[in-house]
Amino acid sequence: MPPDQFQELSAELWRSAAGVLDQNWTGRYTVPSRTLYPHQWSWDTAFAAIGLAYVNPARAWRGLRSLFEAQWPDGRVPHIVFDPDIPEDAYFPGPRFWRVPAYSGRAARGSTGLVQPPMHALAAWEVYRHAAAHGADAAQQARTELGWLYPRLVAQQEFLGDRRDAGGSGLASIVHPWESGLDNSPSWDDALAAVPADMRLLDTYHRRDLDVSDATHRPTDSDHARYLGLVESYRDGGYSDNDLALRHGFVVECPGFNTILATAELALAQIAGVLGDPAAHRHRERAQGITAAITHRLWDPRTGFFHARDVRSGRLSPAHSVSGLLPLALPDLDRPFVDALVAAATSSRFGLPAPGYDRTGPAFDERRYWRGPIWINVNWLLRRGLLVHGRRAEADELRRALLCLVHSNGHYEYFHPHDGSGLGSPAFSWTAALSLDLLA
Ligand code: 9YW
Repeated sequence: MPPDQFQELSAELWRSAAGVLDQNWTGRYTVPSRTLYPHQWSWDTAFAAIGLAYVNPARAWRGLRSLFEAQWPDGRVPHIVFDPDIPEDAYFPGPRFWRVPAYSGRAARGSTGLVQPPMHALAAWEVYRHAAAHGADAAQQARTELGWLYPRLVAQQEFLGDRRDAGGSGLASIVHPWESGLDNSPSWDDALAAVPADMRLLDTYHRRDLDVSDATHRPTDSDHARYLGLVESYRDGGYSDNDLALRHGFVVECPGFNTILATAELALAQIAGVLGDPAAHRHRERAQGITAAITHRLWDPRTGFFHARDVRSGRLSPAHSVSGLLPLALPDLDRPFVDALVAAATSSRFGLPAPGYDRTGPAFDERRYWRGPIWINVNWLLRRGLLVHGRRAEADELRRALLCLVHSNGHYEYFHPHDGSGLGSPAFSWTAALSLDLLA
């Protein structure tokens, strides 16, 4: 594309992306999408903040604050914070299913008890970094907000690094596919096969996503039955993380989740530096420890790729999913791993922008959510990884491809891996927010 055409594209995209973020702002937080997700989601809030850093940093901070006001006393940050003004049946499964106990003065219907990848430290650092461009007041606010968030971000890391180290390996385990953010990725198929699918659970609830989205694009009913069964098991155990590997049906170490955990430690090291907290070196050490554990536990030398590990069976998932490419974002990753990941990302399995799962894999399904479509957030992380390891040409090419994809098709939730058409929800917040960052 000639440069002047690219400039025109950029200006249009900037306007439409800022418009989507405006439209999805509720006054306290940004919804992922008006049609599908009417509450506050955890990692979506972080991605939204990364875009709001350019157009409205006060909203970025407000969103992060709203989320962390719902943090549990044990440090976990819930994957959804329910809006008390939205009716129970607007989202499935709603607050009544989760039965989260009242804590810290919040109403009992406040949140879920699961988590999502801890993207928030990196987001807070990005908003802080860009604050001065908005003037002295914005810079002052950024310093204050960073000070408020820092201990809460540290508590989140401690929860994940300690309470969730179910395998005793130095990695955090997820206890539900929803915690990965990559809900129905084939990475979970083997571990989920051992979880009973009690279809009766579906009879009592209505799948709202199927009212507004095509069933062939979404997780299946048996996926959902297993998802609900896992929530029930975790909930009925009081959301306790004791002896997880012995008593819970799904305990998995995910390469993407743990990459983000390590990236958060590096962002916390930067934040600690700004705040004059002497813990910066401890955060860097933790990031190194997580990186070492990822390479030790999740690398399969036979496939030359990172895979999710089922802590209960000890087995690595055979799936090549985009989460196995994400360790590229780790700055301490040794060169041979970096080379292997760049080769995989640009091979026929993936190709940039990378789909959520191996194009040549047996479970590839071009329209079904995390089993084939292209998602902007994971590709944004991949681009960061390429930059971190000095792969400028590939990073620039990926940036252009992502921007063209969104400009031609709209700010969709995900995109068809062959023709790029938009799938899922239109006017999706993280697609818009990360487009702003890619444009900046
Ligand atoms: C759900 C909100 C969420 C994302 C997840 C994505 C999807 C479905 O939507 O989850 O109902 O929570 O998989 O990553 O946070 O955008």
